[in-house]
Amino acid sequence: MVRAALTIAGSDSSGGAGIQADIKTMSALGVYSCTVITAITAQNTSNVDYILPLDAGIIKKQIKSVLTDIPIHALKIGMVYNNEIITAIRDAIVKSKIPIVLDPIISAGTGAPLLQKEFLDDFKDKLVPICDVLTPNVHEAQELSGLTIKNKYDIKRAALKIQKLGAKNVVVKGGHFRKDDETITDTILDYRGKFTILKNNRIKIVETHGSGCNFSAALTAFIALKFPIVQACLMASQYVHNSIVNIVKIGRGIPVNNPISTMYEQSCRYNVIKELSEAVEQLTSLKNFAILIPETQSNIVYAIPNAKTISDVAGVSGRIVRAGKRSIPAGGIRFGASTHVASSVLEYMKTNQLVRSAINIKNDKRVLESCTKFYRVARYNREQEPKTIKRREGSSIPWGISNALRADPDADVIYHLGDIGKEPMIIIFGQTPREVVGKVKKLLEEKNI
Ligand code: PXL
Repeated sequence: MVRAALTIAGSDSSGGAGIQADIKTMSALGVYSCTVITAITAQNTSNVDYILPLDAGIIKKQIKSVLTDIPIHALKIGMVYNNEIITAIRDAIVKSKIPIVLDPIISAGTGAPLLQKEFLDDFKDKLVPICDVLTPNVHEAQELSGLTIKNKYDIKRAALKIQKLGAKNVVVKGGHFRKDDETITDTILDYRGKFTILKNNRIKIVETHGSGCNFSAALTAFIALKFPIVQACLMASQYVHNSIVNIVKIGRGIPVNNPISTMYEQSCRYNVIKELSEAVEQLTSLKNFAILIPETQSNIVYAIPNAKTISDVAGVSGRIVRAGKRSIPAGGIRFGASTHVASSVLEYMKTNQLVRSAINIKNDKRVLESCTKFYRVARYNREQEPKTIKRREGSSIPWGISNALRADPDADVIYHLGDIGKEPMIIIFGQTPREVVGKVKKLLEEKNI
């Protein structure tokens, strides 16, 4: 059964924090996310320009609509802004048995207050005592405890003082503390009074937008998935670490966490391997494919979207080799297995991002004639390659492909006639390996090959 979580938080028009971050993170972790909006912020990566707190009535109504219908396995509270909102949330959830993660959001990363100063005591009195986990960073821990935090002992003292306000478990996040340290230390004080210290490698960036929201949303998702709190904290911390690895500078201001990108890239890699495996099977079962395999053997490759390097392109380890009349993949399919065909695709993708697959086949007169009959064909002449490019390792193919594409940017086939020590070659391109194999199949059906 699908697990569901609820976020009660503010909308961030820049998409990096607040409700938007929560939906992305919970979804990325496989948890269905319901949302109750407390306030609408007009903000970008540099400034919060305006805040519209919503009426207590509509906040209560949203919570009621969700809770009377959907089984919620954990909820988080983010930006609450004023006393009416604090009271409305408390009234609406105080009787529920749902585990509550409270993210004590006091100000935005850009500095603007997201909880009006005069309502800090209401926050402490009304929301902290009903939460299961409170997730302050070091600044918020200072505000909530009234202590100045200078070292790790102060962090523990602050956590104990905050727990006395009524929070069952307290996680003091270490990201804002001692930014020159190589590691980040999170301090968990659990309901039994036991401290657990979590350490993670620090990524050297000055500021991030959204990491606090992503942490509390991930923690809520893991609690909804039934993980115990300390383990959920560890996993949430690892998740945020990954989303900071993939941080994006989307606007002019602070870089924004991008929690979906890791998941998206991984799912692309999975699909690429899957589709390429199917295509290799189809290709090697074609009756005559072996006759198209050149001396240097064939490879068929498939790149992930936005591929940058050869490690983003999958191919057949050891290539597809000729064994008498049969063709056989020498090894398994993996990323980085091809250099020549992969670099042809990487070069093609600079002209057309959608063309992500290719195969190299033998270049003889009849094969080339059939290509010309069915496909758009472009060529390059290796003999015309400038010496400076020839001398640079790995630059001949990009030079050739880009030259050919200048003549026809929609070429299906690019060939060259070889050079001293270089076998003539045909490369067939397509959007998917299935399309590429389809093109090969059509060539083999030609009588004169
Ligand atoms: O990161 C804290 C935060 C929470 N909620 C909203 C925000 C921000 C930060 O900007 O805008 C709506």
